Amino acid sequence: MTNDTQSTETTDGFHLVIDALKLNGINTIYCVPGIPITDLTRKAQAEGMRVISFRHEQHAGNAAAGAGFLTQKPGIALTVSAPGFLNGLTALTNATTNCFPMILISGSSEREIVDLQQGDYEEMDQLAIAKPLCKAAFRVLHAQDIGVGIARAIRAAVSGRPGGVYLDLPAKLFSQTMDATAGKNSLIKVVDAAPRQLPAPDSVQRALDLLKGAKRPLILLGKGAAYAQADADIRAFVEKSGIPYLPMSMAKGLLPDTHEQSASAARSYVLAEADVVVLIGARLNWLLSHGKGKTWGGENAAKRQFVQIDIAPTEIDSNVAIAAPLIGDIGSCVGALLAGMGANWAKPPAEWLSATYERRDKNLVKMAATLALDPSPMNYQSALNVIRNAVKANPDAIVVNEGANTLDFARSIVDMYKPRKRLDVGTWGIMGIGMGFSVAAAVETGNQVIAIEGDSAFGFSGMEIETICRYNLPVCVIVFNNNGIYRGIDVNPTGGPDVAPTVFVKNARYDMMMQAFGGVGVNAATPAELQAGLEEAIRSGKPTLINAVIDETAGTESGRITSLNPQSAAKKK
Ligand code: ADP
Ligand code: TPW
Ligand code: MG
Repeated sequence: MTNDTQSTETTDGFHLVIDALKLNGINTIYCVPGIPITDLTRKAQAEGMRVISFRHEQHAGNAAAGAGFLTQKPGIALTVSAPGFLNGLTALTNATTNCFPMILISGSSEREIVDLQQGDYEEMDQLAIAKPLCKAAFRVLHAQDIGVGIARAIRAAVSGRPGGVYLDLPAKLFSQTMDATAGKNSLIKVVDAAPRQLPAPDSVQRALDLLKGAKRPLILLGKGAAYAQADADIRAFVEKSGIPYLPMSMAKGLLPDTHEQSASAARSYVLAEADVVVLIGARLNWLLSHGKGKTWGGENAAKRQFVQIDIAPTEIDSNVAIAAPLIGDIGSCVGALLAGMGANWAKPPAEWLSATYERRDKNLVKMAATLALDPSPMNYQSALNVIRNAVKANPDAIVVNEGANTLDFARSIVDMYKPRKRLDVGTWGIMGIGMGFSVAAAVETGNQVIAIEGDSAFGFSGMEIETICRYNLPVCVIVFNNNGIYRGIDVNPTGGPDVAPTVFVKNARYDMMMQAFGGVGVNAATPAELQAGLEEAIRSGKPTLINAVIDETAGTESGRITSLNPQSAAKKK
């Protein structure tokens, strides 16, 4: 070729989308094929991309979100128009709520027909619907703009506070052709997609001054801290400061849960008593009782001061006054604090540390006693004790966790030892992330995945065990089968033939579902059977589902968030 801006070859919308993603280091697509994106999935696979095809778009979307959290690159979910798009939207919005970067790409109907409401196949104004439900939304009408569209989507997903981005690609775009060289030149390789954001020196000093005067300081690590991949600096900051810390559920493992400064087992005490709290990538939302009220010590709350590290300036003062905001990326902010602490940083007063750790140790002894019991049928504790030991022996395993009691008990019983090894229901407490997150964790890391699932929670994405078997992923799903939502013992007060709304088919055998797809199914009625099944799953790496039979009377209504139930709130009044 003599002229480098013209060639005799042409390219098309399909290939430009694929090339733009690959140029930006994105090599995996989570999808459900269909009009108008079937050929996009085929061609992406032909061009060497990993194309993971799901049974429902919500789970493809959750996989993309999970991939985003684990890798800091936007996970890609690809769907068909209208219904497929809507099925993916829950995941997109959930990702945005949790600050995970992902891009939902949906094929759509032709603008002319949509805008005149002429009734196209799966007609819907998807861009307008997506806009209020994600961080940013774009549509590309012309092949030569695909490069810009993908670049903008990537930047919007990962820069600043990460989130979900919608990219609308009308059917006609894919078959548009253009000169191959011009097409190549139209693509953008995004430079520094999530630039570091350095905190202002005076805000660093303000935070250090506040910390220096603290008598009962506490560090709270959130999933933003896990996402930031500043693991070494965060650990150094915690250890150098000598301050007790609490991890939010997805920040577990940033430091091993067995760390001597962990205050997890003294949570109520430290939240109520701390005088200065350093929030690192954690919001004072409902999961932290909005930073006020009884959890935070009632009267004490008025005297408490916060340092908050976050990349989003508008997060500050969202619930209570923040005395020392530190705006920037967590790596830069924690690094600046570390540098400012100097060599002779004084550890917190000994009384605070001993009061905290004595309470913690006492609670841990109590928990150990409960874990050692071996009731029949199994309860949450005796089953989770098996998983606790397995994770201890396999600290690289990724735990996925959803349910109510199954979630709450697992969060406190199963210790995590390494960063980003726990994915769960997140900010919304949403059911349905289980199999999507499991697939993403296995695909993105190759590590063993252990999905700890309430029987109800599992049902939301259960069909994806076929996906897990199809791609032969090292996922062991453990269904905590207590015959229902919270418990299996509710009765229909009318005595009519319908069972109560929270009750499922008794003694269901979820393990047999796995066998239907060629996976390994295990029915476990005792801790020993659960242990044997789990150890074999980890040893073989085979797709496995263990039906763990749990005492149907063991759970409590809503797990630990009973207080949010209108009926129990009314009872309290
Ligand atoms: P948790 O549920 O664990 O308490 P949240 O999801 O409420 O955590 O909070 C995460 C916070 O972390 C968000 O406010 C988000 O803006 C922030 N965040 C995410 N990534 C970064 C980063 N790289 N640097 C700074 N803050 C971040
Ligand atoms: C998308 C409401 C919260 S927890 C839960 C539901 C339905 C299931 C609890 O039962 P499970 O656990 O999983 O069997 P266990 O151990 O207590 O028996 N729809 C969505 N999200 C939520 N959170 C709900 C409904 C809910
Ligand atoms: Mg249940």
